[in-house]
Amino acid sequence: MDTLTQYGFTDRIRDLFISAFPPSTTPSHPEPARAVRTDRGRVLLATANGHLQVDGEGTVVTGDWVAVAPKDDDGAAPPAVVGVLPRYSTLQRKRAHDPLSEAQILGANIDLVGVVVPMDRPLSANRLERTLVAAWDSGAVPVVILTKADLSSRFDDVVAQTVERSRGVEVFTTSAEAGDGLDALHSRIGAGTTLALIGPSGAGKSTLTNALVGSPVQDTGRVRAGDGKGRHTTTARELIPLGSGSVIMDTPGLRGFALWDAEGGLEAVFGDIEELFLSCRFNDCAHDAEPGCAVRDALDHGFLEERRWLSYRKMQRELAGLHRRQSAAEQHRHARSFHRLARDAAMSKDYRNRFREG
Ligand SMILES: Nc1nc2c(ncn2[C@@H]2O[C@H](COP(=O)(O)OP(=O)(O)OP(=O)(O)O)[C@@H](O)[C@H]2O)c(=O)[nH]1
Ligand SMILES: [Mg+2]
Ligand SMILES: [Zn+2]
Repeated sequence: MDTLTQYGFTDRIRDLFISAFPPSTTPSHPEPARAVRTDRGRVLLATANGHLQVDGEGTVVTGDWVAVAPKDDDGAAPPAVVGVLPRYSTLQRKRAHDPLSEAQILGANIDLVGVVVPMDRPLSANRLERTLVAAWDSGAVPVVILTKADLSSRFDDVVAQTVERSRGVEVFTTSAEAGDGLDALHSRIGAGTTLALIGPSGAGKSTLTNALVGSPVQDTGRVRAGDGKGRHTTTARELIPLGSGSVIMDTPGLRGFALWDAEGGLEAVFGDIEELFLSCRFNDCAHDAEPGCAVRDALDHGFLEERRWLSYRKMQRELAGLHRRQSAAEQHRHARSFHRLARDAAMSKDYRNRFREG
């Protein structure tokens, strides 16, 4: 198996590549490659003939399928990325603390997003839901991966709670330490499939990766004794081949997950709530204290959990705020270009008048 196939290259990607970069007769015809890791302007690529490091222009993200070619036709210049294939999935979040509200792409061309939930600390339902929203929205299929099962004192409870919160998403229970659940997860990641692991620092993403690969390819860290928090051992997103054509993307632990344009994901995780809205008496029900509110009714009768409703509300407000800022920025740009046009028009009128007078 060549290096590219180890990194998930399939006939489907080959077809996409050929239609984007039709074969030509020039010797510098671009070759397909995959971005394994991007780091301070450098991109590590996997090609059919092994790894290759090139300068990245900031347009390539981990997981991208790219075209790489010599910079000039005689092949003297170093190889460079000359094109990026359209991404079939993009895992992204809003950059934290960024007033300009820009998206940060965590990875591209992911088939499965593994939402990693460690069993050595209390389950955070809000965090799980939020990550599932982003995972659904990426265009990939989410799976939930419970880790450190050997450290759980309330194993059955936590699994049951997680399954309930995951709303139909497949849940895998693993222990890298004891070697449990690894085969089931491994066989879920077929050849040509990329599984990205996301979750908090210290959740055991790199340990799980190593256990699946069968050798210590990734550094792993300790967790603090007090709160079980990790120390951000992994610092870059990286693709790791499992040897069978299936690929893992190990990622640095995320502190928080601010959503980016994730309405689709919100609907996937909270579809039942959005369906309730249809039964409210008023079309524009704010679900606060309106008479005939189906949400209030469901809350009062215990059909809808208050925590879950608040979790939904919070994410919905967050997205609404994001859209307001986006459209404010858009209007600002609009106004500026309008002022410029108006000014240019005024100037040319002024000029025409003077011309006429003169
Ligand atoms: N007992 C036990 N410990 C585990 C298991 N998986 C991971 N750990 C431990 O948890 C700690 C953190 O594991 P990592 O794999 O480094 O966690 P991570 O999610 O990669 O963390 P970051 O790279 O910081 O995001 C290490 O000390 C591991 O040995 C497990 O299944 N059982
Ligand atoms: Mg790690
Ligand atoms: Zn209502």
